[in-house]
Amino acid sequence: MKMIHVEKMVTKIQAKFRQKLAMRKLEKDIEKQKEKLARRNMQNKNVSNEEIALQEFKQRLSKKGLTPEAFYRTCDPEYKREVSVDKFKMQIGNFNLQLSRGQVSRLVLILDEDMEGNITLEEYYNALEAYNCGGEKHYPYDGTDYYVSFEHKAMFKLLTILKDRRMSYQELFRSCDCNDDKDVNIKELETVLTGFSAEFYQKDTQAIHNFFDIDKNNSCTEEEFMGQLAKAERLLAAHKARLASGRPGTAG
Ligand SMILES: [Ca+2]
Ligand SMILES: [Ca+2]
Ligand SMILES: [Ca+2]
Repeated sequence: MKMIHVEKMVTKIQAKFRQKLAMRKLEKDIEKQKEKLARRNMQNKNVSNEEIALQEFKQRLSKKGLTPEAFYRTCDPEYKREVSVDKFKMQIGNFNLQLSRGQVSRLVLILDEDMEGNITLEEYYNALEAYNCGGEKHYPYDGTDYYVSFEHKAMFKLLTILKDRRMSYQELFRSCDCNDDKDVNIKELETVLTGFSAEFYQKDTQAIHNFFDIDKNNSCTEEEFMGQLAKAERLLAAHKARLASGRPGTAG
């Protein structure tokens, strides 16, 4: 009689245990489906693969209570402002971020822009800013008091090239707008900018496009284009004046 009672108890416990396991599996599946859905939503919204990869990285880190910037600090405790790709990958493993090998390779491709095998702080911040994946305010790391955002740096680069080539803003807009729909999308911009100079990486194009696209509809009208180029010109003038004042101790 007693034996039967014990057996029943054991069966009950086993059933409960299986239930728990099944629940946990279900929860994991749901989590995976959610991630898949988020990825698909981003793809539908014309979000680039680079942005998706960085967003995923940021999400995994936030689950561990880290911003992307804090993660870099853990890779670079001595503040050398440079982390080898191997160290970066190792740290992703140490934090158990659960990123696939493909995801990690994509991240490295984006972050180590010049493919020299290390990720400088500048490369890292530039990528975070270009794809809107930063988690902290960025401060100057080159000894100056004034931080020029990556978006502004990319615009300054564009203005300088246009000036060198004596190309007007209208000409630039027309050469970008291949399909003549009076709108410039990121692909159109990329084709022209990468044709200009090897200095234009994908990140620059992304940042420039973000700067132009005020209403964030993933496309730039001629009005946005001209207005923002004029704004960039004012910013560049202020930047040059700051540099010329030659007082590194004064904040901008
Ligand atoms: Ca590099
Ligand atoms: Ca177009
Ligand atoms: Ca727009």
